[in-house]
Amino acid sequence: YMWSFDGKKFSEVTGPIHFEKDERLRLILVNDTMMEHPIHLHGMWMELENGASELIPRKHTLNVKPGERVSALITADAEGSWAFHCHLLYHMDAGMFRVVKVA
Ligand SMILES: [Cu+2]
Repeated sequence: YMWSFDGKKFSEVTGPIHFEKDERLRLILVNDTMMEHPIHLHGMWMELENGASELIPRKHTLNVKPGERVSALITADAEGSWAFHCHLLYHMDAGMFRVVKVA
C-alpha cells in the first residue's frame, strides 16, 4: 500500500508546496482513510481552528482522525524548506511526506 497527500506519494511530486513569506493561510486537512494521521509541519505553528477564538491551540502536530476534517491557520514567517509529513514513520516512508518552501 501507499500513503499520500492529495493522492500523490512523495516520490511522485515534482516540487515543494509553496508558501509566500509572511502570508497568513488556512490549511485544511481531510482524512479520507480509516486510520489516524498525526500531521507534523516543521518550522511554523499551526493554529487549530476549534472555535476557541483567542484561546486557539498552537500546534506543531495535528492529529487527524478517520473521516475528520481539520483546519488550521498558519503565518508563514519562517523562510526556508520545511518537512511536512505524517508522524507515523511507516506512513511517511510509504509516501506521506512533502516539503513546504517559504519564500
Ligand atoms: Cu499517517
